[in-house]
Amino acid sequence: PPAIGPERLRERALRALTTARDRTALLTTCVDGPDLVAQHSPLMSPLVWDLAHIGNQEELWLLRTVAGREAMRPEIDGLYDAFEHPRAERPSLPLLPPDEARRYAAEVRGRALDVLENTPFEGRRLTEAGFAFGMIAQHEQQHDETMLITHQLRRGPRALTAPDPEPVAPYSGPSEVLVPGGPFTMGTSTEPWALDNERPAHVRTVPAFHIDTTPVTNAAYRAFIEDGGYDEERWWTPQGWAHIRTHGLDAPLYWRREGGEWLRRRFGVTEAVPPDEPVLHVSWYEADAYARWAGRRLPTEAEWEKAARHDPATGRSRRYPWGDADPAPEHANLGQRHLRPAPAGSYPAGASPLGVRQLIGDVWEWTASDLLPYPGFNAFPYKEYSEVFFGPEYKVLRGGSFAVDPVACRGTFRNWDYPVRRQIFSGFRTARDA
Ligand code: AVJ
Ligand code: FE
Repeated sequence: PPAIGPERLRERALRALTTARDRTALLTTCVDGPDLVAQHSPLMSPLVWDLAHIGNQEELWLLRTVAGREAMRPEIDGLYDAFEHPRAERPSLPLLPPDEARRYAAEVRGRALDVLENTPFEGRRLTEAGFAFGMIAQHEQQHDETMLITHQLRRGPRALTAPDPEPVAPYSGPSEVLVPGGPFTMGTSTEPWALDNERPAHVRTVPAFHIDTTPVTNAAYRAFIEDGGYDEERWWTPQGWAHIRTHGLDAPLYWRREGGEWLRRRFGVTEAVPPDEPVLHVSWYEADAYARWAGRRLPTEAEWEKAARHDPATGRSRRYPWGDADPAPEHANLGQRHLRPAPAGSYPAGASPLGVRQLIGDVWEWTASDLLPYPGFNAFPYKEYSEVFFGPEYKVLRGGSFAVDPVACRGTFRNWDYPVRRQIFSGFRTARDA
């Protein structure tokens, strides 16, 4: 990746690391000790695991790899290696208790800031260090989103609060946009903090297609439910049908019908399902079935990125739908400013050149595509970030949710998960051939 200068690096890295640690502190102090060590779902780690894992990865990449320091506590590395212990077995490990985990992460951070402040990075070392600091800030933010998912799964009274997004008039513009056919540039070779799977930039030719202007709303999804969508095999892939039948699924996660009304539990509070909000907590199977019911389909990953980045006027791919400027609050619902997606049609200032809205922020959007490497992919700095996940088992999600920090969100950013997963902040939009 290309370099940024030492001063900008120090400034950007310090800001990104500090923002991440403030959020980590909030997520690990808003509940008390027993809630930090408990496992709230077998799908997730105890919060105290994420906390020490954040510190351990930072030690590994910033202290040992960048600065060449000795391991601080080599005996704990195995405990916090995500590949050594699956999430379900993490609560039974001899994990550092909350106070020790906090102290360890803080000690690593103190030393990492010393490295950042006092190492005269130059040339190749600057490039590598710059990337490592960016990667670690993103890594912490990714685990902050993971911890927010754990908070949503947790039973019990509300622990987190945030203001709701600004109300907006119901969206009344066109429901879909035509994206012209032809080549566009997908991925990036120039974004300094882009991760390995977003690289390199390469040309893709995508035939013309239509894509929804906004994510699919709760009201639209509810029409699918009430039309018997979960009872009709024809809308589902065979695997999706088997999955919903085996597990008795008939609505998004956290939804519950009471009388004629749909309620949902959201961070310790039960509320009526808001009709204009993008639907949240659906699996790929549910998104795919909805799309078929609607006479449409999920966009491919290339279609999604073309809708988000291609500027038909110049032929260039932008960093974000609104242009090359870093995300600001008027562009997108990011960074856990709110604890929910904003109503469909929000953030007109964040629209793409063709007028597609909310591609960045609000909800992760399932795409039709499996997670595969781009042509010319090179794994770095470690194969376990993305290479080991390539293949047909994982579906790609794009765009980021309200729980994603701007540092970990770009027009090129790729997320992935199993098609059954829905504890993540996942929604979708649909497309069709032109
Ligand atoms: C890219 C979100 C799928 O959380 O499993 C965190 C990110 N990788 N630590 C995940 C990640 C290593 C990863 N996702
Ligand atoms: Fe991790």
